[in-house]
Amino acid sequence: MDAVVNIEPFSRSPSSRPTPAEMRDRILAKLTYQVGKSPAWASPRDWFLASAFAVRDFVVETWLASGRRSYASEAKRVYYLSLEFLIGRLLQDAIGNLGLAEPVREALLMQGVDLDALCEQEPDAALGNGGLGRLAACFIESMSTLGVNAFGYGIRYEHGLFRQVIDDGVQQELPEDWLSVGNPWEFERQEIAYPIGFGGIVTGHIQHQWHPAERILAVAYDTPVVGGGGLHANTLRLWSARAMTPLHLETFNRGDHEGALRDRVRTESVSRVLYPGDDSASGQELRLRQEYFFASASLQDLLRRHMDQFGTVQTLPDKVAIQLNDTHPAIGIIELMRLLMDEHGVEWDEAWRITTACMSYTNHTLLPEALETWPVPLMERLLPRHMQIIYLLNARHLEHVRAQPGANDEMLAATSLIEEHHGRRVRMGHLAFLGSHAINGVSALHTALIRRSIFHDLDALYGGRISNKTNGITFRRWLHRANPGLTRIITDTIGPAFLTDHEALHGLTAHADDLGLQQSASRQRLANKQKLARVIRERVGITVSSEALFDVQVKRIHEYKRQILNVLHAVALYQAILAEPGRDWVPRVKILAGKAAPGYRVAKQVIRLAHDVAKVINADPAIDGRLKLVFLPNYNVSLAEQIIPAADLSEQVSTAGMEASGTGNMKFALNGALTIGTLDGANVEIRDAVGPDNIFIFGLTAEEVLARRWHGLAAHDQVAASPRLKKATEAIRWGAFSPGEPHRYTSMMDSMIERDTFMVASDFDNYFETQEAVDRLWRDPVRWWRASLLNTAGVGWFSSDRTIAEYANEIWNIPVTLS
Ligand code: 26W
Repeated sequence: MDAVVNIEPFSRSPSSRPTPAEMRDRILAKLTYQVGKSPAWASPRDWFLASAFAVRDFVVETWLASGRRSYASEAKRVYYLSLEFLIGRLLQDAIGNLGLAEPVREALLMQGVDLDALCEQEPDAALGNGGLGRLAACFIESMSTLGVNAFGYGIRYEHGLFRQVIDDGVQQELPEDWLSVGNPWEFERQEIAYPIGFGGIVTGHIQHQWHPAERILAVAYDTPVVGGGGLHANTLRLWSARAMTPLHLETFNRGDHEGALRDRVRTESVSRVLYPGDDSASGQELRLRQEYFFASASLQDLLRRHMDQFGTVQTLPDKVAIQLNDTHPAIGIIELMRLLMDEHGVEWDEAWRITTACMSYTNHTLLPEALETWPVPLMERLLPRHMQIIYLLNARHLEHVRAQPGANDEMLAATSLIEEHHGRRVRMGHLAFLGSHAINGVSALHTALIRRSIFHDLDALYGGRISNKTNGITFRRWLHRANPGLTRIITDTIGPAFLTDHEALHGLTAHADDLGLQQSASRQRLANKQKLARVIRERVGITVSSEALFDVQVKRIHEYKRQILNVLHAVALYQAILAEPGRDWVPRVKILAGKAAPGYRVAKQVIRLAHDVAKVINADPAIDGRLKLVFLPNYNVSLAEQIIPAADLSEQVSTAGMEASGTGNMKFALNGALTIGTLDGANVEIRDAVGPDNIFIFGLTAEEVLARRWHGLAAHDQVAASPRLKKATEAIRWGAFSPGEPHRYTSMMDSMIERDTFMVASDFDNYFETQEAVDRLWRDPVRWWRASLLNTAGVGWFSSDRTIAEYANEIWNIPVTLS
C-alpha cells in the first residue's frame, strides 16, 4: 500500500464538523444519558466526562473507518511494543486533531463552562517514567497522523507513575490513581483475552509442550488515538491482568475470606503499578512477569489477527513490523519463536527467518545499570520453554562466532547471550540485537556510541543492522496545543502550511529580524510566563517576576542529567550577587522540576538540596528578587505543557555521551527558548539545525569525557583552580543551606570531588561563563529574539512525523511520504 500523505489542518470536511449548537446538544445528551446528571447539578468533572464522551463519538467514527480501510487494503501493520506510554491528557488533543476546538469551546460557553478549566479535570495518563514513555506517545499520534496502520501495545497499569509530594524538601511518593475517576477514552474488550503462562515444565523432544504451573488472563482495553487532520485513528491496546478464577469459593466458605482472594491479588498485581525506575533495571521478578505478560498477549493477538486475515504465518514479515521500545519487550523475540514452533509447527530456521524479519529494536540508553539482564535460574523457573530456546539460539550464535576468522574466547564471552561473571544472566540487549533485522539509536551521537561500545562486537559479526533514527516530538501537542499564541503568530507570519509540513517552519528564518514579529513573540512569551508565575504561586507559594529570565530544567532527576550543576550555578550566582550587590544583574528565575526514582538516594538528595538552596536565596533581602529558585512538585506531561512555553532558557546540561537524545530539548527550542547545553544526544543536531550562534554550548565533548575518565576521576585540582566552584561547594558542604543539619551535604560534596564521575567540577567554570554569555545576550532583546525565532524556525526536522516516516521507510518497509 502506498500511503501518500497530504493533510490539510483539520481536513475533516467542514460539513462533518458540528455547529456549536449541535455540539452543545451532543454534550447535553451525554451529560443526561451517560453521566446521568442534569446541567444544574453537574460538577466540572461531570462536564468533562460529558464533553469527552461527545468528542469521543467523532474519534470512534474515524477509528472504525480507519480499521475498515486498513483491513480492506491488507496494508502492512506496525506493532509498537512499549512497557510505557506517557500519554498525559487526551481531550485537548482529540479536539485539536479533529478540528473541533471552536464548536466545543462555544458549546460549553453556552452552558457557562470554560473549556480550559474543564481540561484541568482530566487526570494525566502517566503510564511512563520519562523520555522513552513520552516518545512512544508522540510516535502513536504521529503514526495516526501519517495514516500508518499501527497498534500500540502496552500494560494498563492501575497506578501510573507515583505522585510526587515534597515535604520540607524531601520527596514522598504517593500512589497515582488515574482510574479512580473513570477513563472516558478506553473501551474494555472482555472478548479479547489471552492466557499467559508462568512456571511449570516442558515435555517432548521434537515437538515441545510447555505446561505452565499458573495462568493469568490478559484482557484488552482499547484507546483510539486520532491523528492530526482527524483522518486516521490507531488503537492503543493496553493489557490488564485478570485472575482465571476470581475467588476461591471453598476457601471463602471456610471463612478464610482473604485467603480466597490471595491468588487473585497476586496474579492481578502484574498490571497493578508502573515500575518507577528510569534508567536502572529493577531486576525484580514482577518486572519480568510484566515484560513477558504484555509481550505474550501482544504476540498472540497480532498472530490471531494475521491468521484470521491471511491464514498462514509464512507471510507474517510482509504484513507485520514489530518495534521493540528498548529491551523491555525483548522476551517477545523468544515468545514469537515459541508460538511459531510449538503452536504453529514451524521449523526452527523458518521460525527464525520470520522472527528476525518482523522484529526491530530501539536502544534508548548506554547506562550500564539500565541494560537489562535476567538471572538464568529465574528465567528457567518462570519461563522454562523460553530458556530452552535461548540456549539453542545461543549455541547457534556462538557456533557462528567461532566460525569467524580470529575468533577467540574473549569474543565468545563478549557476544554470548549469557553473561557468566555476575552469576549466569541473560543479556536482553544482545538478545534484542540478535533477534532483530534492524537496531537503532535515538540520536546521531548516541548511535555512533552504541556502534562503538555496547554493540561493537555484535555489529562486527552481524554488520549493517544498526542505523540512526533521531527522536522527534509531535508539534500538535507541544506547539499547537501548548502554545496557541505563538502558533497564531507563526501562522500570521508564514501561513498555516507548517501546521502539517513542519519543515515549512523554515519560512520563519526570513522574518527573524522583523522587530514587529520579535515584539509579538516576546509579548506572547511574557503572557505565558505570567500564567506560569500564577501556577508557581498557587503550587509553592513563591512570587516570581515575569520580567526575569526564566531558566528552566525539567526532566527526571538523575546524576548524568546534572541538576547539581544547575544548583551549583545558583549558589555561585547567589554568592556573586552578594559580593557585588550594586551590579546590574540580570534577574533570573531558575525553575526545576522532576521525579527521582524512589530508591535513588542521591537523586533525592539533589531535590532536597535544591529546596534548601531555594529557601535561603528566595528569602535573602540582599538578593531582592534578582535570583529566585523554584522547584515545582509532581512534574508530568500537563505541567510540562504549562512550563515549556514560558521558558527563556532550556537547560540541557548532561555529561556528554550519557543522554541518548533528549526530547525536552526539542520542545523548548520549538517554543523559542534558547538552549544552554553540552554536545550530547540531540543537542548536537539542534546546534546544527539552529546555527551555533543561536545556542549556548559548553563543556567537555563525549570524546573528552572518555579521555578524562582514563586520567582518574578525582576533581581536587579543578576545584582548587576555580574559586567560584570552591566557594560554592564549601558553602554547601558546611551547611550554609542546611543550618539545622550542617553535614547534610558533606558526603555529597566530598564524593563529587573524590569521584567526579559526571564531570561536574570539570565543566563548572565553562558553564558559569556560558551563563554570563546568556546574560549578555538577554540584555540585547533584538539579538535575543532573533535567536529565539531562529530556534523555532530551525527545528522543523525534529517532528516525530519525520522520525516515523524514517522508521516506516527504512525499517518497517512501509512507504510514507511527508507532504
Ligand atoms: C529497566 C528500567 C528502565 C526504564 C526505562 C531502564 C531504561 C529506561 C529508559 C530507556 C530510560 C529512558 O527514558 N531513556 C530516555 O529515552 C529517551 C527517548 O529515546 C531519550 O531521549 C533520552 O535521552 C533517554 O534518557
